Amino acid sequence: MSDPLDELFSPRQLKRDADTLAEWGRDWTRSYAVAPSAVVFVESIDDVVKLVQAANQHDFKLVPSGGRTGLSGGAVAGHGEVVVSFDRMNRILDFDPADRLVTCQAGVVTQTLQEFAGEQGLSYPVDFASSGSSQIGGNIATNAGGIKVIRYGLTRDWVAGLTVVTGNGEVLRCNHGLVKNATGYDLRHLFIGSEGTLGFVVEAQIRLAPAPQPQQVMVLGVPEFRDILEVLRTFQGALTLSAFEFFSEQALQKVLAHRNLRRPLPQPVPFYTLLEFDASALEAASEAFEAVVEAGWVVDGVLSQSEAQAAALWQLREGISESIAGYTPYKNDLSVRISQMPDFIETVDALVSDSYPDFEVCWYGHIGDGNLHLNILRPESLSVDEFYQRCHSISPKLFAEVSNRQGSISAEHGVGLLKRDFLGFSRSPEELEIMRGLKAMLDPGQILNPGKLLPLKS
Ligand code: 2HG
Ligand code: ZN
Repeated sequence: MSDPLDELFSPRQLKRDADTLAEWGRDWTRSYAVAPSAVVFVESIDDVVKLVQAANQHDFKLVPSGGRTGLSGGAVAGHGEVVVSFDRMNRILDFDPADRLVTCQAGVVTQTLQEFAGEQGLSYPVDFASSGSSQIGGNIATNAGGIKVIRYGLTRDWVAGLTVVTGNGEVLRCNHGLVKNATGYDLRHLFIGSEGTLGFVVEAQIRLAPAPQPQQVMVLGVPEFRDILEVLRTFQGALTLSAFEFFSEQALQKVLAHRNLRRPLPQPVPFYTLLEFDASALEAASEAFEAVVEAGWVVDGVLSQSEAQAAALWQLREGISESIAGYTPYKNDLSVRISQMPDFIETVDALVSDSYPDFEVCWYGHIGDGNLHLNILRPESLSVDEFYQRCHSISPKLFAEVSNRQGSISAEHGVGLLKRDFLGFSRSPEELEIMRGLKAMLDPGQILNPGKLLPLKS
């Protein structure tokens, strides 16, 4: 019997060679087996509809694939699924200056959208280290956050309209770019962050922001972890921050070893914060700097003197993830409310030192949003499986601390496979039941990204 895919797609769109399967069958994670049966490079909404209908009819499963920069295994195809790549749906379809709305296909790369916005004298302010390869559809499917959330919010906040293909093969067009629309359930937000389990994002209307003023970057040395929050409070009381990031000396050492960069300060300090703000707020920032030094929270600091220096300082923070990738780190992406942060940091710090005395730990993240990235590095002596098992066995203790504070076990990286079995630490049984009900309604054949996000029923 011939394969239905061969009838629907030409060899130009349908690939089954080993290299393509290996490359498009995974995201940035490296700890899951990858075994898709085919990759289809869709070129239109109709292609996606055809594929979904065929999957329902012939009972095969689909895994959506964007820029493949995910960190939770949400785009891994490990069980013979067909990968649906949006690489060729990469056109900007329309721009309306009066509405400041740009209509994009799902495969538009984030940086392309940012550059397009710049050409219109506007900006797309959601930004992260993977902007050069991540795609807008994937960003929406995971409600991606990044480095400017403190000022500009998450991907969700910029999606004014959304077109999705559900697991039933229906095309839904949600919200149509409206600012005000009080006509009941906003289905757009149901799909944002659903990780391709309810529908595939095929097009989006994205709202653009005014172009930012010139920015200035400051890196400060903070000896004590808990004082980072005092520094945040002081600066936030004095000016509007565009970013407030932090990283540990341990994390800095990894970037310096990996890239040709200079230390930000002459002497190592246990922690660093990176702040970005409008250059026009420099005076207020300088006063805040004096105040944090006087209080003893900060021992030294550097202010960017040029755009090139600002970019080099940003690399110290944005380059961390890539520079530790070779350690196949075990990633935690946690958030609690800022008010809970001091006590949370202290508890997690103690737990980590107790649980992983023989592992190297890198702290960094978007602490201004209450979001910590806690990466445990694999010692060479352990296989990836052994290492992950050990880390997994500690996770319940760590997540219980998150849960006690009503925090999130995945602040911005999504659930995918990595956090699926721990979702109950952040979502109640009632919520999980409603989520399952939504899945059953929008994807009754369970063909969309199976095994992701929702914990399997025991
Ligand atoms: C970042 O903030 C990314 O650099 C990656 O979200 C975080 O590597 C990580 O854990
Ligand atoms: Zn991050």
